[in-house]
Amino acid sequence: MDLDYFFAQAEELRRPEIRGRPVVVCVYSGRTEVSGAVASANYVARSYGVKAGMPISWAMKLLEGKDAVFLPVDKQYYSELSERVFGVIEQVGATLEVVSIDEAFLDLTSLTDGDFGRAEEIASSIKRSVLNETGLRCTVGVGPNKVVAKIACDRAKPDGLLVVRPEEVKAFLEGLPVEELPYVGKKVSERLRSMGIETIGQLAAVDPQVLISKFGEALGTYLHLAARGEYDEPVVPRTGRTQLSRIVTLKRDSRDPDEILAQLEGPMARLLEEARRQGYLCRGVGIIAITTDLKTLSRSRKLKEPVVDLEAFRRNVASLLNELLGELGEVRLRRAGVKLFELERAPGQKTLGDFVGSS
Ligand code: DGT
Ligand code: CA
Ligand code: CA
Repeated sequence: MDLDYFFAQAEELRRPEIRGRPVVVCVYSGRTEVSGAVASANYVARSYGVKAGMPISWAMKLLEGKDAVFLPVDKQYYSELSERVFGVIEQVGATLEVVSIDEAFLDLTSLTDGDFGRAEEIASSIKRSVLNETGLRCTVGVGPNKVVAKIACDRAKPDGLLVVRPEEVKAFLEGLPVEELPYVGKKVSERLRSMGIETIGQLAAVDPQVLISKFGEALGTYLHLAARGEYDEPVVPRTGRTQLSRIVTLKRDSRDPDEILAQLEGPMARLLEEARRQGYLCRGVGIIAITTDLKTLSRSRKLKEPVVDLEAFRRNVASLLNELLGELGEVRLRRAGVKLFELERAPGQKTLGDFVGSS
């Protein structure tokens, strides 16, 4: 799963008035007013040639007279959104590996028993829940391993879903340029080209020993297996999380604390259970509120003692909820959620990630 034009889409989400215009999110270096680089551009801006990494001044030239919007990055806001997206995806109940702020792998093997039709249904329900719960569009690729799934995802962008079944892998990869393989950047692809290798199909036909002698054991073996669609690295669960959260859509829009709290009972219990299973002690408790006009608000507090029982969790959530609803006046909530943060590893608890090391 990879979120579409993430930073730019996140800005569109909170400023609906800029939708349809070219949107460019920039990292301003501060040297001059326009120095810096483009971090993300929506598809309208891309249609004029704007790309991530491009100097801002260049993007401004391409978009002159096009009613474009240039905005500075707001990492804090994107991270919060990202956490919510992964929280939604986590509810699928499969192993989740978060790769970057907008990208994750999910191992559906145990949920599907290798049935790709079932995997397709789950993928499409993920797209739907991410959109319903966060307002964001994403693209999902499904394949027999991470390499194939990632390439499928890249090719299905934006707002896509592409399933590559085991028997389709060879035909799917064959004609693609070698650059489509993860880890094949400019340097590697130029060396491959100088060997007369341009497509993944051609790469798959090369003797692995030749690749190893040119690129070394690790990269050579990877190129050989990846090109054949056989590189099968496990999905490694995320570690070092900063918060856990659960959000639900309320049965009806509401501003009644008791009515809302009742619907948070399940999420609170599951969140505590998840924290316990992952070996976390949590000192931070928070609530997330999404209003009927889709504004996201949150309130949180840090406690002296970690939250260990549902009773303490509920008490804190109730008072945060009363506080927030009091401030909101007549505004009703459409969705509500709870979160735990300030996570610490309970003594003596280790996760798989601590042993294998995580990137
Ligand atoms: P996509 O996935 O092709 O629809 O577009 P993005 O914008 O989501 O691109 P992606 O998935 O490569 O990167 C996710 C976010 O990471 C992106 O919204 C902004 C940030 N990012 C990507 N490339 C750069 C870059 O070159 N510089 C900086 N500062 N941030 C970047
Ligand atoms: Ca993306
Ligand atoms: Ca990405």
